Amino acid sequence: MAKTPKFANAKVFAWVDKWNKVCTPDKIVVVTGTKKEHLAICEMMVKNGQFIKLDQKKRPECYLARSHESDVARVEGRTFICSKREIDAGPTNHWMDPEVMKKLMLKSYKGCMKGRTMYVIPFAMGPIGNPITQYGIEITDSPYVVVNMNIMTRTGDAVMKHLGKDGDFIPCIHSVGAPLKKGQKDVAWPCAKKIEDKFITQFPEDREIWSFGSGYGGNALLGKKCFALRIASKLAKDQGWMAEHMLILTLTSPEKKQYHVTAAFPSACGKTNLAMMQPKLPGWKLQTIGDDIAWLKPGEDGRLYAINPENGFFGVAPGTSMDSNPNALKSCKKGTIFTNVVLTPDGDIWWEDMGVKAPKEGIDWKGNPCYVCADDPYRMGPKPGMTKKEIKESGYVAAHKNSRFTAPAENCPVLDKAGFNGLYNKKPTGVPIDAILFGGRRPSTIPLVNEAKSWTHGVFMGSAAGSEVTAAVISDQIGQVRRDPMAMLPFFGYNVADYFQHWLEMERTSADATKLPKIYFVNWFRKGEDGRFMWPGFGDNSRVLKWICQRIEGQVEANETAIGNIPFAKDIDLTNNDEKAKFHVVKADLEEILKVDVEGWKKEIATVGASYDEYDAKASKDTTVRSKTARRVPKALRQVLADVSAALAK
Ligand code: OXD
Ligand code: MN
Repeated sequence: MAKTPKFANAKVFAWVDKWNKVCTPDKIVVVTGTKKEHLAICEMMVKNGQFIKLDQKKRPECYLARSHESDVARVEGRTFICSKREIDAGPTNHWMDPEVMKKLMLKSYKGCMKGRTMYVIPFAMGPIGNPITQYGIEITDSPYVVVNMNIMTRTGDAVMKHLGKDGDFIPCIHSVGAPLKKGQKDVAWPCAKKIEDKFITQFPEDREIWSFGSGYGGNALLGKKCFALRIASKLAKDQGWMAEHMLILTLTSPEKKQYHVTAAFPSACGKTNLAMMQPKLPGWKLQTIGDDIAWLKPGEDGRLYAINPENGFFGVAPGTSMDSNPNALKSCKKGTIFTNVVLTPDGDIWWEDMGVKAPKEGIDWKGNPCYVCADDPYRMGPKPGMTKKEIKESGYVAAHKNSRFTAPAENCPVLDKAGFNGLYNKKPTGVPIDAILFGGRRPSTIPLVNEAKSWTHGVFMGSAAGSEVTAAVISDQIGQVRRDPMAMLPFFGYNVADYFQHWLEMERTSADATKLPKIYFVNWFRKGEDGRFMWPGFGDNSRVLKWICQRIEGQVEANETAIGNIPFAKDIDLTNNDEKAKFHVVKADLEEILKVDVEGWKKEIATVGASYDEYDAKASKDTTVRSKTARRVPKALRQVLADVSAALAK
């Protein structure tokens, strides 16, 4: 066993000492957060066969990792909220008694770091010193996690210094769950191979995170989903703020007026693309503050102020192209870690729908050779000379569908530096939010944009959000629509009904509820009967954002329908709509996606009602819930459901 190092902060010492005794690593390294240290760890991983160094001229300080085939996405089925009472985890979470879970997991952790180094990562979620920022200590035996955390969060000495002797933090423990025997050679991606040996566990009452068996993304980079969403959502509820699965952007109009917008879309539904979008509308400028998580706190003036707690982008690679998101591609130019993409013979990377011709040959995400397709230079297949049809039918992809880039936010050419640093008018308040967008991939029914009639109606819209399941999660339901309230389904740290109530409370407790953001539901993914997309998305989304800004300013009327306020087609600015361009607005489609599909909506409302009933059914069964209304979907939301339903029946 290694000797526990000294720490000025007694709670840090106790956390490290406890896990040193349980996990028995060979060595302990406290991460200082310097670039030299970061690169030294990357180089050590190259030597150990865990990283491939990319061509340093093309991609300075960039590396490629390939994960084990069992470890490619978040494992929702193995993610637990361990509150003392099951009802506090609520109907959407997997629950286990915290003491039972801790006992069980302690067995797995026993000796799990033998032959490995235990890294201690002090990290900040948010700019160090900002009043909204929170801190964490992640213990891990994965150098991959260390270097990804270095990009995704602010790590090292500065955090430790900020914590001082008695600064508080969220303690996190992570192990890949693959101890090494004496002399045993390590594998490229150590992890627990069996899904049932993986645990991603949150203890919201103890405010601790325990993760075991996976090395991938949200399962292992504990600052992200586990802390910044699951634990933070519980902290936020207790303390009167909000932790949300939302991008944050700054939009500047041609008149130089600034707007700040957040948007909650489920995983792999284009948050990164919207956060970095290049507006098609002349004179409009968009800047990025965050692409995945927002922490919003009510200000004394009644507005909600937001920071991005992260420091980098953990973006989905396939589909990211110079067309879809040039700023994301530029963000990956240096200091980036790629996971599960294709390696090209010249030491660069490639993925499907990158908009770049495939190399003649490459190495796919599983480490096998892959070859350019015979009749499509933008595809690769597992054998030479395969046709596009053959590749499609085989289901083969050369880069995994959930392959990722971990890129430093500072690389982003359109980063709003002040907002990213938590500043507004030079004060560390975060930025005031003007509009909140909800959305998802919905091929039918849901219009291009729909404005809530009130805060409560907006909360209803969020609660009713749904989307096609994407490859960001290991699931047998990929492609099916599932309800994903506020895009938080996998990330609630507590009971979903209480979470809805908390959203409603934000209005009741606001210093001036008229200053709360306006709420919208957007859908860039409507499809025609022939399967084509009816809205181009990407830069054309600026047309929708402009309409939203005009609504905020009271400059434009809306069609006040049963489901909300929808634009008149004439009010969507089509300047610069080049009908010959690859992506452009088709006017007939625009008319169509601004209509209320009454029959579709009746079904939609019925499914939303069914999801509420499902949530409530669990509370009804729980004998610890005494009151008939407690822990149920708030009446105010049931009322909106009834109102919309009645209006549709007219
Ligand atoms: C993510 C996710 O990685 O939502 O951001 O899965
Ligand atoms: Mn996400």
